[in-house]
Amino acid sequence: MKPVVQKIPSPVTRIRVGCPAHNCGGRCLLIAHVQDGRIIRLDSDDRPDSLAAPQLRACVRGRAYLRRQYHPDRLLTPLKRTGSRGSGQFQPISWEQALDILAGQILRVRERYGSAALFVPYGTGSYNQVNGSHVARRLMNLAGGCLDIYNSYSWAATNLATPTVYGTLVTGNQRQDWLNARYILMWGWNPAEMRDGTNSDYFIRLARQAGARVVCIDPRHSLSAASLADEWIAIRPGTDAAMMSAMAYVMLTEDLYDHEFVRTHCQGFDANQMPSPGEESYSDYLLGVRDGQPKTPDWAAEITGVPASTIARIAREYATTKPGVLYQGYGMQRRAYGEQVVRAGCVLAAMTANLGVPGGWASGLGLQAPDGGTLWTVFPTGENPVRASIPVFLWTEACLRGKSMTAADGVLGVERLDADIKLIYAVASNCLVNQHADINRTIPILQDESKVEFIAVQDQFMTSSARFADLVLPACTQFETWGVEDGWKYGDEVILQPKLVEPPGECRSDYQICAELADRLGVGPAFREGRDERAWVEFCLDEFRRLRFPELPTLDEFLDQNLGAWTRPAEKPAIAFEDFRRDPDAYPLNTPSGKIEIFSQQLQDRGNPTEIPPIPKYIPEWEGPMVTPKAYPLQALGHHSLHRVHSTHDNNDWLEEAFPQRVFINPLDAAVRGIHDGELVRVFNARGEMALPCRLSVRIMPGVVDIPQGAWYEPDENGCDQGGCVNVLTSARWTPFAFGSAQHTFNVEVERFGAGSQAGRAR
Ligand SMILES: Nc1nc2c(c(=O)[nH]1)N[C@H]1C(S)=C(S)[C@@H](COP(=O)(O)OP(=O)(O)OC[C@H]3O[C@@H](n4cnc5c(=O)[nH]c(N)nc54)[C@H](O)[C@@H]3O)O[C@H]1N2
Ligand SMILES: Nc1nc2c(c(=O)[nH]1)N[C@H]1C(S)=C(S)[C@@H](COP(=O)(O)OP(=O)(O)OC[C@H]3O[C@@H](n4cnc5c(=O)[nH]c(N)nc54)[C@H](O)[C@@H]3O)O[C@H]1N2
Ligand code: SF4
Ligand SMILES: [Mo]
Repeated sequence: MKPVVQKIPSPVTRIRVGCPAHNCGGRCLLIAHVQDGRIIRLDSDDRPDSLAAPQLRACVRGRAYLRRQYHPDRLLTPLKRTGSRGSGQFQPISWEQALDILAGQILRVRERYGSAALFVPYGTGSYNQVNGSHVARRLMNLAGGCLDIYNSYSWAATNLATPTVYGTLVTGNQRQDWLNARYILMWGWNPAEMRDGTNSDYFIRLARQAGARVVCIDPRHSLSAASLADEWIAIRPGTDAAMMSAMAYVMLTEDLYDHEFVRTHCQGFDANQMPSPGEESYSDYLLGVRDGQPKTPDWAAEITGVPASTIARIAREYATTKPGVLYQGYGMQRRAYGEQVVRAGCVLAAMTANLGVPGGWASGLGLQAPDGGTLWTVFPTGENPVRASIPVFLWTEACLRGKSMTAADGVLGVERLDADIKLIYAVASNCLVNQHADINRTIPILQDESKVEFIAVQDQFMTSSARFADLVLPACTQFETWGVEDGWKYGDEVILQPKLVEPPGECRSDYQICAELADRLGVGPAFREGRDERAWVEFCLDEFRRLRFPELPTLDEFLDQNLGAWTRPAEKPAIAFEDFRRDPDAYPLNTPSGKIEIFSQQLQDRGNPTEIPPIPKYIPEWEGPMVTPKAYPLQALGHHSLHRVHSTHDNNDWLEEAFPQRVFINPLDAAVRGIHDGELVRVFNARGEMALPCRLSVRIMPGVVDIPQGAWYEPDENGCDQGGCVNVLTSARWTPFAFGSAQHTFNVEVERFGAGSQAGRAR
């Protein structure tokens, strides 16, 4: 008999590792099971759990990560364009050739047009400290500079509007404090689906268990409305500032606001508190003294679709069930007049004196007390010799008419840009096409080689942005290189990402690619400072330790003990504005008046009271059912879904199976269009069109449709998108004050496709 040869399986090593730090809203811990140089399984956090230092439990995307990690479509070699831009025709080239080409183009463009013609766009694919777009920014800065960017696609309006009220972005308590709240308004906030700091949904659940009443205000019956709230209020998109104004009206006329707090801590509430006499106070606005329109619940009901009695009841509940949290999501400020809704929410918190106290919440951006929470980048990006900076969302303007852009376009640092963008080096970004608004406007800009002369995209997949590149560089995933990270927005943790496996093909890490470019640009030693990636991780750990966490373990301790993550427990949650509340004269705010500015002279001085009023107002959006009722009667939005991190994971088959890309439409809207559940529909407006299966659901309010953002743009030969990318429909118009994305403000029509049509997302 032949002897049975039994292969002894190789040992499996279980390594705690941070989930690849995309811009997913969370920062979680995974356990990678590694065998024979391959990750064979991912589990989540197994460490002890407590309220002060909760586990960092992974979401469905982290758990499904291996489908992305070992995807057959990973880019494996550098690629050079052979066909026309956007044709998708490329040929493989060597790294030597690729790096020479890119370095040569950087030098050529700098020589011909100046450093401000070089551009590293917004790109959030890697928030890891040692890899991602900020590493390319370091390269550019050390090698002579590039046009800078400020603000984000995420929360441009709230980023600039919050300080106009409070003089700071640190308006949030540590989240453990939500357990002290008796009332929680989740306003356009969906943490059960869009991660907003790992565990935010968990803390809300605990707060509710502790007795808080939770109300969710959203055009969609979101997963948060379903799983975290006692009540869902459906509101027409873009009208929240009207409901907030009416709530303030109820509080004013029913005497439910905190007179004393408003008198001692605020500016601009009524005629007694105006910095410049004769201006319209907030009370004037609410009572309609100047415009003749009192902001009554009836007035707001007409605009918002929320019954007047509900608006009045929520006003009374929020004003009397104290302390209370009014938490604003970012979706409703990624809209036409996003600044207004942010300021109006802050004013409600101020009128009810719900700040500076346990269980309260000041609204606004809500970075975490006492110090703003996470540190974003501790990896040094260097000083940029170019002083000019543009709002991130206006990069297409800088391609088209950079040299005419001034402060009127949000330009900072210089009076006028001295160059158009001529070279783009996009790292960890799908914002050239997929994630920027109005794709059919962007594409001709990218195709025109007389405008941007050279485009390089560094990614893991052939994204829609990469298709428009002249050079595509294949990057490692986070499991294939070293990294370290702190929280996304909240939390007091540091998460390690040790290298677990070798990259496939010829993939290289962002750091390595940039370092080799630095060699070619003559700044290699300055870029490296003698460190490899592991040594940069040590450097970042030292920075975290120096700046925030003196007790932070060393890299050796992390590795020896397989820690994965380290958390500083929040035993006594910090409360924002505690000192100011106690003594506003001794601890004034960082606003011009030192008070909470319901009226802002800064805004008044912008000289555009219609679009940038000094007190928060409801301003009808530039696109909406009242403006374009006939051709495109449905309001649309594209929420952040469980399927993806923006466009990342769109090609993850497990996630597509769990959350197939569809347009969500109310059965009433479907019925008048003869549309049945599951059938293929055409969604369109003047900017573009797509073919997508539809989902009939009463969980979206009538008059509104939802196309979850981030699906990959896949046009057919007629330009009709088959992938369900919402940005073929969105508008590139920006918000007036912050120059921010208003990508949620757009209208569409939906119709049946011809019977038997084969179009549409096939996955
Ligand atoms: N799963 C997942 N989570 C993520 C991300 C992701 O891609 N996927 N991305 C992360 C990033 S970078 C960011 S910036 C954040 C974004 O976080 P948000 O901007 O807050 O997310 P959205 O899904 O756009 O909007 C949140 C909710 O607001 C609702 N909404 C939209 N318009 C309005 C409106 O006018 N009024 C009201 N009341 N509600 C409205 C939407 O239906 C949605 O339920 O999410 C983070 N978390
Ligand atoms: N219509 C609409 N559009 C939106 C939004 C919306 O709500 N509605 N949301 C906006 C918001 S809030 C944001 S933040 C932006 C996000 O837009 P982006 O910052 O472009 O984010 P992603 O689409 O995830 O693209 C990141 C890319 O990085 C790649 N990547 C991942 N890891 C790495 C890495 O380590 N190295 C490299 N080189 N590449 C890597 C991924 O494959 C992916 O292609 O989208 C915005 N666009
Ligand atoms: S929330 Fe982000 S970090 Fe956490 S598991 Fe999901 S994708 Fe990973
Ligand atoms: Mo974002």
